[in-house]
Amino acid sequence: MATSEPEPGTELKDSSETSVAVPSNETVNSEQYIKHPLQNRWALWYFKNDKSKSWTENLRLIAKFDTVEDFWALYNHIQRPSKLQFGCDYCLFKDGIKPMWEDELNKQGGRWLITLNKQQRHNDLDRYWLETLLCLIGEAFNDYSDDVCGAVVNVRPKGDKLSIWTTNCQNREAVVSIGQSYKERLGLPLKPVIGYQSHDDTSTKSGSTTKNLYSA
Ligand code: MGP
Repeated sequence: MATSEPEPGTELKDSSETSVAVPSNETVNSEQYIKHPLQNRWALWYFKNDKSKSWTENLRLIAKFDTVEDFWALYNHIQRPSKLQFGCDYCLFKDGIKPMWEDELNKQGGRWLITLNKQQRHNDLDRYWLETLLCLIGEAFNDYSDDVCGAVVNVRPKGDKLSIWTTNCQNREAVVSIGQSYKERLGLPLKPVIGYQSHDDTSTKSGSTTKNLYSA
């Protein structure tokens, strides 16, 4: 049934002749237009392995965002990790922190590392990465979210890797709690355990493995 709508912002008379202000559409719907702010502003980086360039030159900033809506717009616009070429990475870091060991806020830090087997590229990689992103932007680590610097996904022929980087590997309580929550959020089984390694050890390693400072 058609009803005649008053113009936004006009006045209506009710039965007792009292004037009732009808708010404009702008006021009524303003909630729809205000984007939902995130606690932090985040930067998404992309790494493409071009052997003619240095590691740092291969790292590109894609975009920054600080609202839920802008996160989804960006996420929906870009390739899922499983569709990237071997050797590529995505990194999501707090604005102001570069996704590299050398950054002041990473220097003393380390990462929780999850290594996937080859089958997991099809079964788990994309949903684990999305869950990792949601953990970060949703500040899922409670009191310890301030310790989080960012997260990385590495797409590699030998098996893909996901990691959450934290700012100081000496902050045992924070690091361990973040690792436990991360595992829970991904729905990983208790075994195998995941390991946390300092960037210092990773960047100076001589063999193929780095010792775990903590496990969860
Ligand atoms: P990688 O991309 O983290 O892992 O590091 P990948 O390709 O699986 O190799 P693996 O050694 O773990 O088996 C590959 C190489 O990229 C490192 O050996 C460094 O040369 C370089 N690299 C990686 N990171 C994260 C950094 C960084 O933060 N700073 C600099 N300068 N180089 C880095």
